[in-house]
Amino acid sequence: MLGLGQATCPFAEPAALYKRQDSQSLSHLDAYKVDDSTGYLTSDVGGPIQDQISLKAGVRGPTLLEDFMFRQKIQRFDHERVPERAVHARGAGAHGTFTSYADWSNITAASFLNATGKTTPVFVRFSTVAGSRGSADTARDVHGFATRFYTDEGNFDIVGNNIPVFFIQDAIQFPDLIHAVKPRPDSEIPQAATAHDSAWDFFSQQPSTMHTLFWAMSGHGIPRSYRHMDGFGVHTFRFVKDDGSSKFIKWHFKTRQGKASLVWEEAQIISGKNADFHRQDLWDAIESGNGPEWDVCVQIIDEAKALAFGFDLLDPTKIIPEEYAPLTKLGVLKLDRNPTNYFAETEQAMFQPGHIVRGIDFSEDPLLQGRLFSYLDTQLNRNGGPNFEQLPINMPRVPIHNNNRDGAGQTFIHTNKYPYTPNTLNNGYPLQANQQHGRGFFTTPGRIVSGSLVREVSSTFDDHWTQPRLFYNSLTPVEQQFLINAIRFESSLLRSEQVKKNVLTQLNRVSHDVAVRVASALGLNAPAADDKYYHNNKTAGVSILGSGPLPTIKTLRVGVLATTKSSAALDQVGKLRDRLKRDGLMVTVVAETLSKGVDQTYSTADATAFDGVVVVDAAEGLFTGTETSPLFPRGRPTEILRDAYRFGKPVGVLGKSEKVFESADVPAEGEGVYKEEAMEKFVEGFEKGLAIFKFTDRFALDS
Ligand code: HDE
Repeated sequence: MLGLGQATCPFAEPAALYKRQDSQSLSHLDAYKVDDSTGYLTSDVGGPIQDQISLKAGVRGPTLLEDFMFRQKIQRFDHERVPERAVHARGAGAHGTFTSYADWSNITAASFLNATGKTTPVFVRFSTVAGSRGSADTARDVHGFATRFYTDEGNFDIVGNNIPVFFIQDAIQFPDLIHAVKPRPDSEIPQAATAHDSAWDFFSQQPSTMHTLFWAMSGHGIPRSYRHMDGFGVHTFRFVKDDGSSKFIKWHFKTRQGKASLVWEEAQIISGKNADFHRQDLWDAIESGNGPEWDVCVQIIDEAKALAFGFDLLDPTKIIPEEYAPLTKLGVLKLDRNPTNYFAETEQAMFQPGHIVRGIDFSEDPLLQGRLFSYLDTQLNRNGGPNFEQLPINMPRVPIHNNNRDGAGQTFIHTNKYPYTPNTLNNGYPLQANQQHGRGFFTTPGRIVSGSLVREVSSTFDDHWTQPRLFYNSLTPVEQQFLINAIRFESSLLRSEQVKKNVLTQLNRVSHDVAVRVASALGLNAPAADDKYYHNNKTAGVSILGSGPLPTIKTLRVGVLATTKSSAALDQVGKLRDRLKRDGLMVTVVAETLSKGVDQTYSTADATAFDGVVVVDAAEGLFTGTETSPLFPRGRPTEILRDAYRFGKPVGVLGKSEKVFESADVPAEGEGVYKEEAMEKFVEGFEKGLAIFKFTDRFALDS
């Protein structure tokens, strides 16, 4: 039971809780955990009670106001929800660690980066932006990637996204962007989707959105999992050394699982079949001991080069191509522990870009500057008071000493009778910390800001079309096709002809090819090509399909389509399962009923749940139609195989059966189609296919 004031109170004895070097023991949340495995039920104030039957005037009479057990239970229930996040409401989080690869004090005074092998506990929350808390994980969207480092000099948050740029350049436009993207005010339709008039009206009137929009319409908008996406700090920040010298940096979190995304139809089906797809994936990967990892990297740039690359480093709609500034790997982020309680940890995690530590500083990016106000403000709204930093998930692992006092929900019992500075009566404590004393945070001394007051956008922020084109040029032809298909999908749902035309005008400034191909689907003509906008440059690191096979297939999901008709065949399936599991794959055996060794029935299984599908030849009759069953819809096994193939996944038959492929219209000789009688040989080929992940020759290109 929680007992502030007990010896285990985390802010009284923080060091003791951080002895071992894994996130399990680094958790300062343990002191707050409530163990209900023994004892009697009590009221909120500790008295043992029973709470199953209300107090009534006679067995058939009305409930009495006197019934404090009833009132407390119902009242606590009535107040269970706090307002969901205004954006990024749907998400999932996990605990882990960051381990520094080196002593980076040559570039920053940040203490969590000042020793080789130094480990810092972290909590990460992934999210989508537009959908409400109960929406589906695989909606097409930008994805949040918010990381809290519980450093030994206080909490540091990188509240980033999986897309390295943002829609707007000035925070004052954020409410406009979100009002345009969220569902219509009258009908509250559509949920978690930008496929509606107001979103594209805004996009086409505000061309700074083009770059992020292109990323979101590509595979980056529909990642295979949170684990298969990169993360970015988006804004330019500063690294500051102890001596006050500074450089600009950009944060990049590079997935060690490899980048992978779904195809749109898969994402749509998953939204219905398993709305918790990403949440489940993260949970299962961590439970299986294969938690995800990212290399935490920075691009480091001299501040004098702020305008040297043809765009402004303060403009959050621009990437710094890796060719201009390589990535320096600082350390590794690993997630290895699921939350104990979703509400207490994930829902109550209150990230803020303003949670910053010595050695790191902001830049003058006007979007970042606005966020520094917004996140604190929104937390006050969600919590109804200023003490939300005292919630366990938000508590730093270091003691807190200041003269902030009182407020709703205060949990500290301050003993200092002189809560002001300067004082003599408390011997001047708590002391002021700064660059020279107490390793305090300090603003970069060299930051020079001057200018007359203006409401203007810098002309260095004016170019909105060069970088979306750079992005588009850097994709493979299949990725370009997917992107065009996504824009076709969304823009064909628009009702307003004017908005459609405005969209084509903007697309045409990025690429005449894109405009023409989208226009063809809308039954409209694209504007004439305008060469002044176009170039043929490319950059590395932005393509997903072009980034080669996945570095690991661990935790990918394989569906084994089997039959309960033959026990010998089920034995073979068991061996296949064990073999695949040995390589870290998650195997689901599908058959007619849940007999021993079967995980799922054909009536619930779907191709979208698997990264690859194997049929065992004993199940042939279920595919060719010679055997049917009332236990699942007719043709279901074949449909699973056909869909897996259509969605670009590796598929195979273990044993002899050309007829299985035939039944599903799968060319037996195709790329990513495997058939072997010997298990070892089969597994070898099939696993290579899993690493390739998507066989792109199966997708139609515009001729
Ligand atoms: Fe956010 N954003 N944002 N945002 N954002 C919120 O804060 C906001 C922006 C991001 O898992 C809110 O705690 C403004 C960029 C993430 O808890 C809110 C602007 C980037 C999360 C808010 C931006 C982000 C949020 C809603 C324009 C990537 C979820 C609840 C200036 C670098 C964090 C909350 C979590 C959440 C405001 C733009 C990322 C309303 C005003 C750019 C990952 O305060």
